[in-house]
Amino acid sequence: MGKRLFLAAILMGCIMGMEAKSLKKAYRKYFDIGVAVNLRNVTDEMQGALVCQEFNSVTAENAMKPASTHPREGVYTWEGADRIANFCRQNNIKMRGHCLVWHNQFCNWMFTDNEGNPVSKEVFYERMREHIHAVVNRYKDVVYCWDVVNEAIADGGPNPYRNSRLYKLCGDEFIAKAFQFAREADPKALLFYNDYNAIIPHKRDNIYNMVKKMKEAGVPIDGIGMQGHYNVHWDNLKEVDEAIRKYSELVDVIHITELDIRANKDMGGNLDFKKKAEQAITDEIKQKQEERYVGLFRVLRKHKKVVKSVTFWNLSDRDSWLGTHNYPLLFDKEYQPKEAYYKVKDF
Ligand code: 9MR
Repeated sequence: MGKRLFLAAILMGCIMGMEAKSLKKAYRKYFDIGVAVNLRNVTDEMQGALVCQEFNSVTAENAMKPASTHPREGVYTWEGADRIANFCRQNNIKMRGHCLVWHNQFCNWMFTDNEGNPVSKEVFYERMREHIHAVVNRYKDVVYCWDVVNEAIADGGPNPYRNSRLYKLCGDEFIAKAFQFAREADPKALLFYNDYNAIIPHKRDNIYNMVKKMKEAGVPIDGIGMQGHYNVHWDNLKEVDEAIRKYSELVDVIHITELDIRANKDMGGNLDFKKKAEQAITDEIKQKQEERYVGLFRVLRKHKKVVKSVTFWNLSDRDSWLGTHNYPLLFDKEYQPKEAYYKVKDF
């Protein structure tokens, strides 16, 4: 479909209250199709229409994170998160909440008192609890699940846990506390542990063991979020299949929470990705990306009993945290569907 026609179809669909066949429609018997959004995506008319047309789940890319909503003790800044939540309320789109506790973009003030001295873990937990209750309560009408703890497992090394400030103060107990506080705040929300490289056997097993141990101790973990920051060079379908199979021994719900397939060779959630490095997107890369997306969705469809949601991490290549040169999504930098979009949709 030509560019003008595609955009006209979206607008017509919104005006008439009907939709051209879209990703969310194509997958309605399988799982939700989500997208991580920034503020532009929900304020720009065309981008907002694209979100409404294609997706039935939204995650705030940054706006609900602790550093965004709670920069100082006693100070909440809700504006960005409210705008995204209101967009979802108005358009009847459910939200995945992201995220309550993470070593990055966190409330670092929680670790010290007014004089800059480290606080005890009891004081830290009191602050963390207040934060979790405030955020979860504010959005509980529209957010149906939360990434409660993000990326607490290490990429390698003898200790399975990431040696973060959280871990240094509390050991792995902060994970249990975060889930308990989230459950208290909203007993109905589904609570997720979310991580990247969750298909790599060593890290996968450490995630598995951690979730197993927590669940055996009564920690309310409902689901596992496999982020899914992959690259076009890695044929990883066996790893994806095996990770889903393994995690589903522990949980009834798995979400793919942050999907993109980049053109660079690196992968994961916090690696050196050379965002600005120019590179030509050759036909070979395009074709590989199509194959990866098609193959991945085939595996995900096979696991539809447990995979309940698949979220793309950003709307278009222009919005991607990886930069346009990584060409990672189904919509290009002009918000036009790529060939991969049609291949994923028309399976
Ligand atoms: O996409 C987010 C980017 O805009 C932020 O600068 C970055 C900060 O670390 O976080 C990105 O989102 C991350 C997500 O919250 C957790 N998993 C990894 C994602 C990509 O880094």
